[in-house]
Amino acid sequence: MKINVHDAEFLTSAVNPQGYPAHDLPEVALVGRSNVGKSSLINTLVNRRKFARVSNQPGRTQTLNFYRVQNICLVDLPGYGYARVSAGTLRQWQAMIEGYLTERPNLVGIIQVVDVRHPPTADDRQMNEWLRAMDMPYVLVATKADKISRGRHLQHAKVIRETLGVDPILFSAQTKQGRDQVLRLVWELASGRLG
Ligand SMILES: Nc1nc2c(ncn2[C@@H]2O[C@H](COP(=O)(O)OP(=O)(O)O)[C@@H](O)[C@H]2O)c(=O)[nH]1
Ligand SMILES: [Mg+2]
Repeated sequence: MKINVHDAEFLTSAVNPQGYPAHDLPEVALVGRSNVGKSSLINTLVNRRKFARVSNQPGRTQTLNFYRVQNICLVDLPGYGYARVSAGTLRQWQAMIEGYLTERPNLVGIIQVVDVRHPPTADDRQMNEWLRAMDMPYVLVATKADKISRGRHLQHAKVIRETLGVDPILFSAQTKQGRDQVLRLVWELASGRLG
């Protein structure tokens, strides 16, 4: 397989199904806590710094953002688990995420992103249980691996595996560790070879 990451473009942002792009491309969506590194992961995959918008302010991505990479569409979903928002905003986000995950025919797989430094949160566990219940093909990526010493990688991966039941791929947007593996898995998800 070979994904030509140079053939990549931002397609559109959406807050509801009317805004989703009308296309036949298979979509692989990124889910994870706000600020965990979803947008940075997309940038790493396509080798660009400012392709997907990265923010220092947690909770800023309030839209679904669609990016085409050759014949695959990556969907950057709004992050969950951001505490400092009103109940109304929280409901709105949940509706946006759930609406997409349950009703989008193009969706073929998920990349669940967690922070390698911390045990998965209740939100991470809930999302993971949902993916399993839906029989949704997914891969688990533990990002920010550059923030812990190499000697602790295995130990942290073990905590994540014990909580979520699968081995995470260790990833870093900084060092690009795991980049090729994640790119290959994106392609496998998109071509229905996983799950
Ligand atoms: N050191 C380090 N920082 C990262 C990594 N991934 C993301 N970040 C930083 O974490 C913050 C949030 O990243 P972002 O991609 O916007 O998270 P998102 O909200 O999940 O899309 C930004 O300041 C990024 O620079 C990583 O692998 N290593
Ligand atoms: Mg983001």
